[in-house]
Parts: sequence; structure tokens; C-alpha cells
Amino acid sequence: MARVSYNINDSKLELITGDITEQDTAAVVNAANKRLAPGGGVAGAIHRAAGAKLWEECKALGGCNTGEAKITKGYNLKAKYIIHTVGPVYSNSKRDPINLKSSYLNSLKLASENRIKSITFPSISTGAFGYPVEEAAKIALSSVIEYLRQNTGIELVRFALFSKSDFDVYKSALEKLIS
Ligand code: AR6
Repeated sequence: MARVSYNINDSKLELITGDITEQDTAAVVNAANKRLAPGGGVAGAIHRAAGAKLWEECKALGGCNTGEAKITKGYNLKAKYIIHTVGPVYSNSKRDPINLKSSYLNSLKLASENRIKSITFPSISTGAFGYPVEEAAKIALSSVIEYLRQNTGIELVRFALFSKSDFDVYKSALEKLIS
């Protein structure tokens, strides 16, 4: 497993290769669809690992718009909470980076409101939703850094990247952002 970490004020920003469903942070983030239904990719893996009660709770939430976030319990996951956010479907429009940033910031805000001290994100929108990973990595990391510089309380933000190549893209984006 690859791992790097950086300090941002009193918080740690960590990049690893790994599976989102296996993370031991207090919350994990789901790259959800608007219905908050089990699907493929991260959403499918999270619903499978958390168990059927997650879908029961999600059904009652009435969906989620692009760039917004909702919270549920973690059920059979190690994580106590799941924060579900819907990233943009990549369309090469000006709205894409705005919506992707909102997904990260609204997820972090919801974590703070629930006194969550550690959270793991996947690479939102870069699978089925088609966002180019180099561009998405810059937005993901700059949003998290901006939030950690302005807010205290979240001690660890981790990105669980599914492939070594995504890890390398995130690592070089982070090195550019903090240099
Ligand atoms: N752990 C960590 N990362 C993963 C995992 C995992 N278990 N599985 C996939 N990835 P995606 P999106 C990576 O498609 O682009 C779903 O069907 C994956 O390789 O999960 O936001 C939903 O229902 C990629 O790098 O999310 C939505 O309809 C990244 O996670 C739609 O896909 C995101 O891939 C959301 O699409």
C-alpha cells in the first residue's frame, strides 16, 4: 500500500491506495447517485459492505442533488457514518469544477456539524461520471486544503485511491499545491 501525508495547520491530509469500504476513519464518503441507491463503483461497494439497512435509510432521505451531501449511519462498515455526496457528471462545462468543489466542501461541513474528526474520501466523479482525474485531483485537494485552513475539528482527511496511477496523480497534484 502506498501512503503519503502532509500537515495542514493541526490536521493531517493523507493519500493512500486502498478500498474505501475498509477505512477505519469515523466517516467515509460515498460517490453517490442522486437517488442514493446502490449502483456500481464506490456506491455499489459501500452498499454491499454496509448491508441492506443502508438502502432502507437512504430511501427515506429523498435523494441528493449534485454538489450536496447527506449523512447516514455506517452499519456494517468500520466507519460510524457515511456521507453521501453526488459529484458532477463531467460535461466539460464551467459548472463541473464548481459542483465538484461543492461536493467536497459540503461533505466536510456535514462532518464538522456531526463532530466527525476523521474522514476518508474516494476520488469523486472520476469513475462512471467521467471527470478527468488530473483536473479532479486539483479541485479535490485544493478544496480540502482550503477547508482545513479555515476550520478546526477535523484531524484527518484521507483519500483512498483505488489504483496506484490515481495515487500518483493525486500525489503530484498535492505537491504542486503545497509547494
Ligand atoms: N474504493 C475506493 N475507490 C473506488 C472503489 C472502492 N471500493 N471502487 C471504485 N473506486 P465511481 P463517480 C474508484 O464510478 O465517478 C456509481 O454507479 C473508481 O476507480 O464509484 O462519482 C454511482 O451509483 C474511481 O476512481 O464514482 C453513481 O451513479 C472513483 O472511485 C456513479 O457511479 C470514483 O468512481 C458515480 O460516479
